[in-house]
Amino acid sequence: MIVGTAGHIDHGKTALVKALTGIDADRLEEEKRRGITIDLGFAHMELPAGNGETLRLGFVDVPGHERFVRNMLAGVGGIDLVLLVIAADESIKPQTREHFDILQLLGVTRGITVLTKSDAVDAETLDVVRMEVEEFLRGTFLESPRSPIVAVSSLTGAGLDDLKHAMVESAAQVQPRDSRALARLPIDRVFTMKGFGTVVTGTLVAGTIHREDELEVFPTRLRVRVRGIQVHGQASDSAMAGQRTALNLAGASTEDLSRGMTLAPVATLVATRRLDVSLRLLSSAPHPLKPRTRVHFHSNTMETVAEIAFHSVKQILPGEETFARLKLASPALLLPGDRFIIRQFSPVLTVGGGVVLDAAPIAGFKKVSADTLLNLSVAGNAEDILASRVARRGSRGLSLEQAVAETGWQRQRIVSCLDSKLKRGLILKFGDLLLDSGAMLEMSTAVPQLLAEFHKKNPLTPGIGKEALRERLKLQTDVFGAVLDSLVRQKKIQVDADLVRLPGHGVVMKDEEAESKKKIEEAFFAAGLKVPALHEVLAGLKVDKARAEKIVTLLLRERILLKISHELVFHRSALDELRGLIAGQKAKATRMDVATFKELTGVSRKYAIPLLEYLDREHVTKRVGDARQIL
Ligand SMILES: Nc1nc2c(ncn2[C@@H]2O[C@H](COP(=O)(O)OP(=O)(O)OP(=O)(O)O)[C@@H](O)[C@H]2O)c(=O)[nH]1
Ligand SMILES: [Mg+2]
Repeated sequence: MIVGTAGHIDHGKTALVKALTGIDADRLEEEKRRGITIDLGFAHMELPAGNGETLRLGFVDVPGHERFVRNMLAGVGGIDLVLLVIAADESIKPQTREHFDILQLLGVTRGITVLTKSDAVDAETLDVVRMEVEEFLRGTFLESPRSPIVAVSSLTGAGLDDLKHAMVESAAQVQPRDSRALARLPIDRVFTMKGFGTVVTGTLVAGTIHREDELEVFPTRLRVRVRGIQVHGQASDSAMAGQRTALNLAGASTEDLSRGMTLAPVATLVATRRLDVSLRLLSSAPHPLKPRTRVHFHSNTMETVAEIAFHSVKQILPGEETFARLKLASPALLLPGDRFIIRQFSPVLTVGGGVVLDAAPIAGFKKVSADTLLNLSVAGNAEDILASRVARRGSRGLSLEQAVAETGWQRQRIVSCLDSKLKRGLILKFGDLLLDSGAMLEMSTAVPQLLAEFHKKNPLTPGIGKEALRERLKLQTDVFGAVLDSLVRQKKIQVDADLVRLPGHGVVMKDEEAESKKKIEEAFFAAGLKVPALHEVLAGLKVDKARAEKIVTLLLRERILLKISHELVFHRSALDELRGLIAGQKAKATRMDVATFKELTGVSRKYAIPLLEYLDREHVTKRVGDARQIL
C-alpha cells in the first residue's frame, strides 16, 4: 500500500513519516538547511497485518509550501491512502484546503486525518480543532467515523500506535490495482547510483514489470532494458501494480529521462495531445472557465499546458462539472480512468480536475456526446467498452493494436472479452481488424445505392471498377472484400472480373449512341491494319466527345477494338488476320526484319514498330537484335 502525506507547510508531515518509519524523507541538503520539504520524499515500513501477514507500506512525503504544489502533484498520483496532516496548534490552513481539493479531484478514496503536534496544545484546544476538522470533512471521503481522525505527537510518540492500527485497518479496504493491464510506470525520480548506473523510481500504476523486460520511454520512444528492480527498497525479480518501484535501466542516461515521462512495454501504447475528459471546476475557483482558456495540466507525474474546449456548454461555473476536450502542449501517455488536475496561470492556483474518458479522440470529430464518452470509458463492463470503441470507428473498424493502445489492456484480454460478441456476430473480425456489425449493415445498403447512382450517371459504362469503389467507400481491403462477397451472395450486386454493378444493369444506349458505336466499329473494321486516327473517327459522329470516348472505352472493354499503343487502336479482326499472315510467313522463314514485315502487311514504319512490339508482347514474335524470330 502506498501512503501519501498531505497538508499545510510545517504541519509535521515529514516528522510524522520519520516517527513512523525512522526514515528522514527530506533528502536534499537545501531541505535540511531550510527545515522545509521542497521535493517528494520516500520512506517505507512493515507492519504486522493482524492475519499473520506482513503489510508493506511505501510512503510518499509531499511538500506543503504553496510554491511546491506542483511537486506535491507529482507524488499523489499513485497513492492508495492519504494521511491528511493538520497541526493541532494551527488547524486548517490554505494548503490544507488545496491539498484536500486535489485529493478529491484525484479520486483518492481512503484516508486518515492526523492531528499532529498534539503535545503542543491543551486538551480543550485539541477538542476544538477536532470539531473544526470534522466540520470541514463532513460529506467527503474523509468524513469520520468512516475515516478516523487520530491525534499524534511525533515528538513524544503519543497516538502513533493508534495511527498504525488505523493504517492496517484501511489497508484491508484498499482496492488492488490492475496488475494484468499493460505496465505503466510514471517516473518521479531519476538518478545515478554508483556501480549501477541509471535508476528511475515511481509508483507502478498498472501491470507488472520483470527483470530483463524491454520498455519504451514516453513520449520520447527511447527503448530501455530493465537490469534490476527494487520494490520498497528490496531487490526483486518483478514489480507489481501499486508498488513503489525502482528500476535500474540499460540504454538510457540520466539526461534521457526526467520526471513526467512514463515507462511502458514497447510498441503498445501511444502518447497523445488530445483528451476527452470529464472536468470539474472547484467551487472555490475564482472565475467561470471559458473555452480556449490555457491552464497548467498535471497527471500522474507529468505536467504540461492544456487548452480547454467544451463539447456542449459555453462555459462552466465554479462547482460545475462537464465534458471537455483538452489540447496538450506536449504529448503525454494517458489512458481512460487517469485523473488530472488543472491550475490557473496567475496567480497559480488549483481550480479543478477530473478524469480522462478517451485519450484517442477521432480526428475531425470535434463534438462528442456525453453518452458516447461515457460508453468509451467508465459506463458498462470491459466488453461493452470495447464494443463502443469498435462501433465509433464505423466502417473503418478498430485494429487489435489500436484497441490495446486505446485501453491499455493486454491483447489477450481484449480477444477474450470480445469472444461472445464475435460468436453472436455483433462484432466481426477480419484478420486483426474489428468491425461493428451495424457498420457492415450500413455498407451493405450503401454499396447498392452508390451503384444505382453510378449507373444513372454513367449509362455508357457497364459498372464501377472495384478499386474505385473501395476508395469511394474508404474501406480496408479485407472489409471491402467481405462486403462484396456478402452482397453477391444476396444477389444484390454482380462482380465480373474488375467491375461491380447492379444485377441486370449494363450499358444503356440511346439510338444515336448505338449508331455511333456501329460507325466506329465499321470504320476500324474497314481500315484493317491501316487504321484511321481515332480523333478523326470521333469527329464525324453525332454524339459529343465525352460520350464518344465512353463508346470507345466500351468497344475496348468488349474487346471489339484493341489498343496496342497510346495512339493506335485496331479492330480485333485486323489483328487476327495479322496473326494468320505471320503464321503463313513462318513456313517460309522463322526470322523476319522490319522491312519484310512492312512488305508483308503493307503498313508504314509508323505502324510497323508498334505492331511488332504488340506481337512481341503477345509472344507471337520475339525480338532478336533488329529482327524478329517468329515463335
Ligand atoms: N512539538 C511538536 N513539533 C513537531 C511535531 N511534528 C513536527 N514538529 C515540528 O514542526 C516543524 C515542521 O515539521 P515538518 O515535519 O518539517 O513539517 P512538514 O509538514 O513536513 O513541512 P513541509 O514539508 O515543509 O510542508 C519541525 O520543526 C518539527 O520539529 C510534533 O508532533 N510536535
Ligand atoms: Mg515536510
